[in-house]
Amino acid sequence: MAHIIKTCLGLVIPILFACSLVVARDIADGGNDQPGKCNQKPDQPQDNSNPIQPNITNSDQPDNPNPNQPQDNPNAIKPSIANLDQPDVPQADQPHDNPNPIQPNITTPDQPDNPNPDQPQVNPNITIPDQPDNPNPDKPQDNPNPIQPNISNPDQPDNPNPGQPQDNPNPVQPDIPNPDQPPDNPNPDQPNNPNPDQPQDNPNPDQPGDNQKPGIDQPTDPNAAVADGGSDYTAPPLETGFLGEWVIDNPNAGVAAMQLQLMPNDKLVWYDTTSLGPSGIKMQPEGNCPINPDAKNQPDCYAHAIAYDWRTSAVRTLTLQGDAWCSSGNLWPNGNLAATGGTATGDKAIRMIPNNDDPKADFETRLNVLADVRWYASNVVLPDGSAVVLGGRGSFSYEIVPPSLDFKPRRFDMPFLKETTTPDLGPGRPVENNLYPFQFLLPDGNIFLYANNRAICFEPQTGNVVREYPELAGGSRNYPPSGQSALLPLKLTADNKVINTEVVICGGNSPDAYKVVDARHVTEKQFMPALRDCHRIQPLNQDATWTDEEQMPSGRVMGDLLDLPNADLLMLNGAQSGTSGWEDATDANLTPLLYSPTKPMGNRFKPLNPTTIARMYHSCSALLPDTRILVAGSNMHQFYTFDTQFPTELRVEKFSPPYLDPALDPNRPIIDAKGSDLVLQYGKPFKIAATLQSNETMVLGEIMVTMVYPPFTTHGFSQNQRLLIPALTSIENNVINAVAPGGGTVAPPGYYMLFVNRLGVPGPSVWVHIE
Ligand SMILES: [Cu+2]
Repeated sequence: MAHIIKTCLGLVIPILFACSLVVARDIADGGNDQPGKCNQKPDQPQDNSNPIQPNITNSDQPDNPNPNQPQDNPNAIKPSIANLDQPDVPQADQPHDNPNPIQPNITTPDQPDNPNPDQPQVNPNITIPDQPDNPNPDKPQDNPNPIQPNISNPDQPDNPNPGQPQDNPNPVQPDIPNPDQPPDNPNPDQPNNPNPDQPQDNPNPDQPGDNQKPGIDQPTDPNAAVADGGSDYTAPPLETGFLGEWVIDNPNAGVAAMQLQLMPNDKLVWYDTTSLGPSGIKMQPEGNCPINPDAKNQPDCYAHAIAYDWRTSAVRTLTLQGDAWCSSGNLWPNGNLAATGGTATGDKAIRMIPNNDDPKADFETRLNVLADVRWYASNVVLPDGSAVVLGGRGSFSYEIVPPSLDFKPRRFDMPFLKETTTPDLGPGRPVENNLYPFQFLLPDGNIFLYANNRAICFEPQTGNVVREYPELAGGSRNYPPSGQSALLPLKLTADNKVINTEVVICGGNSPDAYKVVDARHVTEKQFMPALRDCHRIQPLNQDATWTDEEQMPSGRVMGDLLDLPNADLLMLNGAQSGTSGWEDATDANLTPLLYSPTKPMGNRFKPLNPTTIARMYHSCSALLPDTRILVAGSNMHQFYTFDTQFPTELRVEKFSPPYLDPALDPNRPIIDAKGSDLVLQYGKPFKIAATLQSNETMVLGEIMVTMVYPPFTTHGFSQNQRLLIPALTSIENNVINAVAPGGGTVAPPGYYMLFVNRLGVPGPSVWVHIE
């Protein structure tokens, strides 16, 4: 708004009228992704009705720096500039304002042909502003070896023999805490133990929480560890002062990552929408311009979905059908991705892309097959591989969708979703506060469901509510004041009991935060500070209650909360003020947080090195098989917009968490896939062969195996994310004997990244399959 007003003031009087129309449109648009917003408002000017607009220049925009390039779209913030050749076709079910999303005026006929057809052709009209150089010029930016962390330690001499493990010149000192990290409570506002009735160090009385606490005498009898699942460390995890490192992995992936899934074929599939107009990349091969029903059935040469090879950073465009805006998804047991719902043409769609290495693999789509509209819904995979697809705007229901494109959905009412909806403030003025609800499959087969400020547990095959939990006071935690939530790592015993089942919820914002910031409700935006509080609950306990977790060092909405291979978690992305929705947040939270849920209270959140790139609304991240984190996306705006404070973000980053400190490399287990069991059977023993880079022998008590289900991440929630810690029975000659999870309620069928850790230091994973 301020930007547009400023622009208006700089223009001559005859254009003021046009500006007023732009402002009116901005107000109408500026909310979150709403169906039929302007189209349903007869008092709003139609976008195509103002032929004056194309002449508006933006004084903030530099002249075309490259006269050889057509300057067709000088102002990406006004993409719905009139096209007199396009008739206005109001579509009541069309979600977005732009009546001409494919924007023929943005194509560039003078553009040279792609000289390298193997390389994707990026949108020439999109220049990525102020591409920062490698933020750390002392560090190499490219990583020629994706297995190895992209970190060089200037204090370390080069290894003269790369085939040999490098002697550790900087031996890790596990008993010496990081001098930068105060051992005392870093947050003086908060008592170390907010609940004196609760034991301070162990938030989970079923779990020996102190075993990982440095400085405590540890049992040395390996059998003691075996009795507890064999995965508890008998020595403190290794500490490091390394606070992580960011590198740019790709300067322009072409499509902003609104929804993102790592697939077992080592491709990340991400997409935004088909009604968003031009992206940053054209469909491959050149000239592939399929008809786009979400763009008035016009040919659309731009891609809205890609497959991204995390090893090579190569981009391949995919065909997205049925508008997937703010949709959900899940993997099938065979690793195929099902992308469910969205809006308009896609609100009941399912699209599947197979988990294979076919270079032409693409989405196969069925429109109108879901039982209800699934816009802002969330999915959770069940023990039989089908998925609960739950909620969405105005859909107070869920349905069970089998891993198939041809099915009859089973629909169930879910009144809880209506009960937790903050009421509309008027027609077209929703608040909601409960979209993208948090769902977790619990080890008893029921589903923990959190929406707004309440939680229940329900039986998925009947819809019966099994348990209601106390209200979580203090804010709203779901979209638009999107907080962060995760199921904490599930630790298994050799007889396959789950030692701990616990959910954490952090951040979010006030129930009023959206009402005071979104253009649907106000003209003067007020960005309320995001919440800093976190809470935990053990949902299987009778009379489960919320316990106060340590407060975060900074507030956060729209962050991701990802499992790390060593059973810590990482919180990243998001904003410190405002909510989800177009233009509704500011004060990007650039600092990732390491969250160590088993550490003593006061030591659980550790701020890491910040990025330089704001990732707020419509951003994503994912744990990679090499233990790094891929970070992509962010688009606060209705369209791809670059001349603004928080531009549409097409750069891809990778973040190396602290465990990738090169000084820890001697402890890094490297799995021998050929000597390992990669197909697991529920409850059966399996073997993992691995070697330490130090050539030391692995021993029980120092090794933890983890299995991470790759989540579908969107809007700050990683659907289906779970980390399992299987029991270890012995380690013989660097072969780990472990027990596979006992069944599908603990480990839904499918592919998992399996990591081996030595004292908190993970090595690259192998994909294992369990069913
Ligand atoms: Cu969205």
